[in-house]
Amino acid sequence: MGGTFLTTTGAEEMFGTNKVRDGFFSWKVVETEHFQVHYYKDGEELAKDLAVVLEREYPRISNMLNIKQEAKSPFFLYLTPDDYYQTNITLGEVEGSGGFTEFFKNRIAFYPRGSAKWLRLVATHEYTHHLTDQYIMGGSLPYRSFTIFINAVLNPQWYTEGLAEYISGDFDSYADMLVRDAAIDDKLIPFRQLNGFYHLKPRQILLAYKEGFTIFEFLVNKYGKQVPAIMTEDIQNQLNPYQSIEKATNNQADQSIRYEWEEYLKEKYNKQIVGKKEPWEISTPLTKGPGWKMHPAFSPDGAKIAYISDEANEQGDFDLYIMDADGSNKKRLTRNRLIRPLGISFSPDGKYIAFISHSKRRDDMYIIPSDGGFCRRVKISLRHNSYPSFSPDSKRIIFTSLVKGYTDIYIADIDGKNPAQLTRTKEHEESPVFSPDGSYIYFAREINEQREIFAMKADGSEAERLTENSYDDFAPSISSDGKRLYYISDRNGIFNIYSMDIAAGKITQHTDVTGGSLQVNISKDKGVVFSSYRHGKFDIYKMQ
Ligand SMILES: [Ca+2]
Ligand SMILES: [Ca+2]
Repeated sequence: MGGTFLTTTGAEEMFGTNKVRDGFFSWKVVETEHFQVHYYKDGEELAKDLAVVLEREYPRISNMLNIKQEAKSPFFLYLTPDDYYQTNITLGEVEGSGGFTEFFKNRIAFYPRGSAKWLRLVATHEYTHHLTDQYIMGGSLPYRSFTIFINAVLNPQWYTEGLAEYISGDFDSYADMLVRDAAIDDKLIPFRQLNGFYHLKPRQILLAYKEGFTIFEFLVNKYGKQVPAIMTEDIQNQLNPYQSIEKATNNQADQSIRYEWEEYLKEKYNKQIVGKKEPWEISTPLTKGPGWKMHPAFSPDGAKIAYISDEANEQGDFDLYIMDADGSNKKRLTRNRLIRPLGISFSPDGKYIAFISHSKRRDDMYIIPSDGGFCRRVKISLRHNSYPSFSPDSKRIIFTSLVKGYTDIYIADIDGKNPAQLTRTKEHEESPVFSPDGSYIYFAREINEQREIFAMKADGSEAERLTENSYDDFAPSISSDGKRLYYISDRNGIFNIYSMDIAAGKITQHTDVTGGSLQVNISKDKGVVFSSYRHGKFDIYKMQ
């Protein structure tokens, strides 16, 4: 979870004016035994869902930390990023963050992204901060003394963020991929550099959070489940976390855990990758150099590949590029468009590419001629859109949109006219694609915090589940004859490319990589392109 730096930002503001204004919204509240979830217009359903999740998680978290909550914890649930960004709950800088716990007011505020998994993880991550802050503060608001304040702010970030990640259980195959790649390359951020994350490059910050998770995982696995609770109780009294570790492990561990933890990760991941291949051993690399290259999409004739890259800044500000299918003749199609890494689509007539651009607190769909030129916005009233994909006749576009806290699949003409909603579920949906004959739509839906591939009729009826397992299955891409569906799955613990014979249901594994393969796209007869993570970056590869 990004943005929990705001724990500190909120605290600093105590020394300035700390006016609380929240006049934008008319807040109501759902109350349960331990929580108050504040919401505004259209947010009641999600607020109730969140309250259920929080009460379900409360005994586990309270038990792990050995902290009983005294007063009801206040959550403020925004419905959209733009509502959240104009929040007056805090005067801190919230732009670009996913949620924050304001230290002195001790309120928790965030917005949903449609995914129930994300909602639970961000809520429990922030709630962990809330609970431990409350503890450090002696259980009452506002702060007791300057010393306590300094302690709370100066706690190392591997501790505060690692604990929140560990308690929420926020470590999926993506996190595993980041840490594994760094561990097998001997490029982990060393323990000493995890005291504060501010000095890290943008691309290292998520890795730092996830390494923080593994520090607690290591401590708990080796020394017992009492470690988080005892450390949290002890760390409030001192500035030396190693002494808290000694106490929590009954003097079994000391400063040397810095090296033991690193060795533990290296051993674990070097064992995991035995027999696996590097992406360049099984396919042809098409990109190199700085930046992440993602979401490759073949032109219909297979001659070109469009993709997004942030090579110009290496900070996640993507632009659209196109190259020949052998990786030559790279051309940049947009400049500073702030393209979201949420899918692109080549129109079946070859003329256009669709993408999502972030501006004015909206995620809008844009269409650009595939040889470059003027970008045209798809004019619809929906503000938070993802995963655009053309219909077979290139006249319509399917996509997902976040509305009232939930995502669903929508369709509209490419000029934005005739919009229609195709799914109405609380579950998160993503990456819809048409079958080549236009009769079906394939997509991924989140169920029990993992994704499954579904098919439905083009009008949204008769949704049918094509995968059924406890692993993450997503990013469908369909062959031009409509018979074979390529997708990504972490069924062996690592994101790899699989395909399914739709009629027979038979599944074939196509890659078995050390890092992780994401975002696969299949051409008519020019093979498969995908984006794969290794050496700290995504590059694009092609496979026959
Ligand atoms: Ca839905
Ligand atoms: Ca699954």
